[in-house]
Parts: sequence; C-alpha cells; structure tokens
Amino acid sequence: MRIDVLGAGFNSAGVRTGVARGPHALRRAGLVARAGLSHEVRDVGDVAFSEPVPRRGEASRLLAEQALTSMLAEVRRKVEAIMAGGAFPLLVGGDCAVLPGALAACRSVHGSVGLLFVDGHEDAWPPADSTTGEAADCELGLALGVTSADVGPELAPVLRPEATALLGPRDGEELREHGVGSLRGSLWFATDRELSGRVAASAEDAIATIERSASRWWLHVDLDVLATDQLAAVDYPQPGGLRWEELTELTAVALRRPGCAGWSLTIYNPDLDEDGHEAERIVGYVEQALALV
Ligand SMILES: [Mn+2]
Repeated sequence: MRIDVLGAGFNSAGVRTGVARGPHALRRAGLVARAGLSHEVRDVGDVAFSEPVPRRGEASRLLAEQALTSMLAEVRRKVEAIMAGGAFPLLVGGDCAVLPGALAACRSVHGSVGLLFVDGHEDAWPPADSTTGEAADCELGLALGVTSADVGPELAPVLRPEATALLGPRDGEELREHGVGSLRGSLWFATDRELSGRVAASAEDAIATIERSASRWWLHVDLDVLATDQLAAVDYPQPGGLRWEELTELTAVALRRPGCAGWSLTIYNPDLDEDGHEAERIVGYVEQALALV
C-alpha cells in the first residue's frame, strides 16, 4: 500500500495540550519509519485549524466549535486530496472529533461511506447532555444524525446505521445512568465482552454487514478500546477492554479488505506518558498490523 500519514492534533476540550500533542509524539516515536517497514509511507504533515477556545457554543453546546469546524473542513480537504492521489490515508489524532471530516471525504471521493468504529465508548451523546461538552463524546451520533449540533455542514449527518458497526464499546452503564440512549439495537454492535475470543470472526461479520450497504468504508480506532493495563495514556479509562493482540488482529482483518478506504487512530495522550513507552507500544501496533496486510 501507499500510505499518507496526516496529523490532526485536535483536542475537543479546546486546548492545545493532551491528545492535541498525539501526532507529534507518535512521529517522534518513529511512526512513519515503522509503518514504512512494510509499505510505502509518506508524512503529509498536519491539518491547521483556528485557535481553540474552551467555551461551549451557544447553539451547538460544543466546546471550541470554531476550531472544530475549521479542523473538520481541513481534514476533509486533505483526506480527499490523499484519496484522489491514490494513497491510503492514515489520520492520526487528536481525539475522535476528527472522524466526521474523514467520513465526508470518503463519501465525496468514493460516492459511498460506511464505518467500522472501534472504540471504548459509543460517542453518541447529544451535545447539550454531554457532561464535558467535547465533540469527541458526540461525533458518531452526529455523523449518524441521531443527534444534531447547529454548527454548519461539517457536522451534518453522513452515515447510515446499516453501513455502520461498533466494536468494543463498554460505557453502556454510564449512558444508562445519564439517561442517554444507546446505539445498541440500531446497528451492528458488539461490546468488548462480546468480542472476547472471537475478534477476527466478529470483525469479518461486521465488515460483511457494512459492505452490503457501502462499498467503501472507514476504519476508526479509538485507542481507549484497549484495557488500561494495555494502554494507560488515555483521558477516560474504564474497566474491561481489549488486549493489544486482539486490536492488532482486528485492525489487520479490516486493512486487508479492499473496501477499507482509510484509517484513523485517536486518543493517545502523551502528557500521560512521560517516558514514551506507550507511544512505543502504539507504534509497534501500527507496524505489526500493517505487516499483516
Ligand atoms: Mn471515541
């Protein structure tokens, strides 16, 4: 594969720290060279966006809404350019708020878009109900149109539930406590426990379901799908979660499919990883998954 690595150091909290530093830290840990051991890999730099302000928007109720929409427009433009150039985009966050830009690019370039969403959380909070106000709590619900944010075309619905699969969410109890609806029952859905012991078969089943409705689809990996003893450098840890071997297997199954149009990798927080050992594990995972493709 010819892979273009694009950084999107956006933190939905409206700050330039934490996950915003993820792309820089992963590059420093050798991301591009290690991915390049099995594929032709080019670093195409970072998306630019307006200065984030950690205040909730009046209408959208999301933090840093101007930075968010300018980031999404840039992610879309750059991912479109990568796809148009015939390369495979690897979008490195930042947090999950970067995803809608990639989905919009996939739809405009390929005329169809599905999503294999691998995440410890469902990310479908209605913005006004989100306790944090972070777009990274909300992006999947917005992309599906089950919730909305009055903030412009960048967060308009782009996905259909029949072309979407969720792997690894484990925040059902928290959603129930807050009276927030779960996506379970409305699309292909398997918690971390349900994936246990059958990760590859589950991924194949999820992809087959997506491909009945969308010939091209995006792979999104929020690293908080992992258990905390596998990766601790995330902002919102929870009990449970996958092991590195499981995530590697799942990722390789997805990347081998010709329908997979791009890959995002989000939520690593280098501020929680002083000696860089977590960055090393992430880079090792990328290398291993790509070596299996
Ligand atoms: Mn997420």
